[in-house]
Amino acid sequence: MPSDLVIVYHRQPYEEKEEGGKVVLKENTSPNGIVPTLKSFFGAVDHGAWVAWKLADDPSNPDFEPVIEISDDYGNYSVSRLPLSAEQVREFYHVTSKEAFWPILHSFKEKYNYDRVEWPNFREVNWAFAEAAAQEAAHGALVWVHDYNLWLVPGYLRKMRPDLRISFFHHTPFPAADMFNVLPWRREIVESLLACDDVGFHIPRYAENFASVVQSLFDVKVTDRGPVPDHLFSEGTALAERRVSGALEYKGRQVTLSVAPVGVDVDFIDYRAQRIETSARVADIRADLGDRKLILSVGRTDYTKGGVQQLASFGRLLEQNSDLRGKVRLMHVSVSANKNMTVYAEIQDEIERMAGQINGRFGTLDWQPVALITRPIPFDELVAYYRAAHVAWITPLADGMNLVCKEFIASRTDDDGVLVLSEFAGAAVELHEAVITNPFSNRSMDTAILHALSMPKDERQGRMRSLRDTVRQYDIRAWGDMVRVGQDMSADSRNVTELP
Ligand code: GDG
Repeated sequence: MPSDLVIVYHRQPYEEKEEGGKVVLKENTSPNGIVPTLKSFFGAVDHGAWVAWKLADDPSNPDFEPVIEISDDYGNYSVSRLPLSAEQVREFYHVTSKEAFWPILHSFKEKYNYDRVEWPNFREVNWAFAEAAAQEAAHGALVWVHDYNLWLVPGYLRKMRPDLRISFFHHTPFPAADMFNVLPWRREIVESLLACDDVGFHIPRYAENFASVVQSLFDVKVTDRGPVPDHLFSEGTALAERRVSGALEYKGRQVTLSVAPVGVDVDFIDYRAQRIETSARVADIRADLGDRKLILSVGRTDYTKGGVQQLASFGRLLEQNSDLRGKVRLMHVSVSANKNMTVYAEIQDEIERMAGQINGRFGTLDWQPVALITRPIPFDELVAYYRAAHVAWITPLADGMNLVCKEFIASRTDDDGVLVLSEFAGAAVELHEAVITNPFSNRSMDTAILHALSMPKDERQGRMRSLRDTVRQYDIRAWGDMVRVGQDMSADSRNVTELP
């Protein structure tokens, strides 16, 4: 059935589990991510479609259903599952996307490796996504493509179906031209993005970087959108931008640039945080801590998330402040999503080595300074830790947005707790009352955590109330509204790409 809205996202919108010998579809175990929000858009159309890949070692298997129909609380939609072999996934996702694109997007030139990239494979997989989207889309439908691993989809789709409206959203940072242009496929990628009606980013800096990359490669006309509104401007921080471009004109077509910082589902987290079971768990964690302060750090294992720099800072903290020994505990949650990649295995080893070293050097019979968690914690348990922590220490070296810090704030129904946040997380332009730190500077890292640990209650509460107002105002629904109209920071109706 033709769909008015087609979402193209590499992950399927549910998880497949085996029950009693049969494969059943289950809601994603992380109910707070963007998947439910994306699905909620299907409520606005008669029929929607979702295109994702599915690992299928034998695509000719007669039991394999390439398209399945779903009717649930979100609406009526089909899911096209592109059967990719393990080899295709490895080349398209782990090699091209993670070894070549990811380091450049996060400005880690030294981690960039394109020797193993099979570019024809990347084109092929993107072509398959575009074909599946073209097949599902009704005349004039909106196709909404997500993230860098699908960069070539808009260009292919525009050729297949000139009638469609195409939007693209980047969940990662978008780097400056000096960095992005390291990619040898830069012209092909950018030309594909210029086939969109709208290209979206979390914050003004990434949109500006994109505009400068485009200008370095093509003859385009750029329209200024004007000054960045106060809620997206944090004076003096690394990612702050004063003005932002609104649109590009290329070969007679207009491409809108949207800025829409993704938020979290505040009502959902609020509900989880206030449950009786959560409160009981928080009391247990606090009782276990006694008079010690809990510093919480959560993130996927990735060199971009700054785990190594953080553990080094914690080691220095204990070395230089003997009064803190026995008085603080760092809970470092570092879960690896790509265990089969050497670069992630190495970083995990390094984190384990450093945590072990700190525990060996400072630990006593009744105090272990670092609790390192490498397996995913159930979300309710995570919320209990968010609530029990004295400080959330979130210091990525580069991060498109960072949802963990927003989840921490949304969990603090007690208006307490301190957020120490890297100025290189997109969230830093919005979360003005966090203690902002520079993870590339030892001094900045060390003083920020000391400041957080000694902050008086009045100040903590004042900052947290303000952070909570921001996170509530710009929650996941607000993001939905912003991207919904392909528009972002103002009520200005220029270049609006309306969703049906
Ligand atoms: C990309 C961009 C951007 C983590 N450990 C556990 C757990 N998590 C959950 C968190 C959070 C999510 O994982 C991580 O989200 P982030 O936003 O921090 O980071 P990425 O995965 O890198 O996401 C990022 C995002 O896209 C959205 O556009 O913000 O910048 O890189 O939701 O809660 N969840 C559970 N247990 C864990 O141990 N249940």
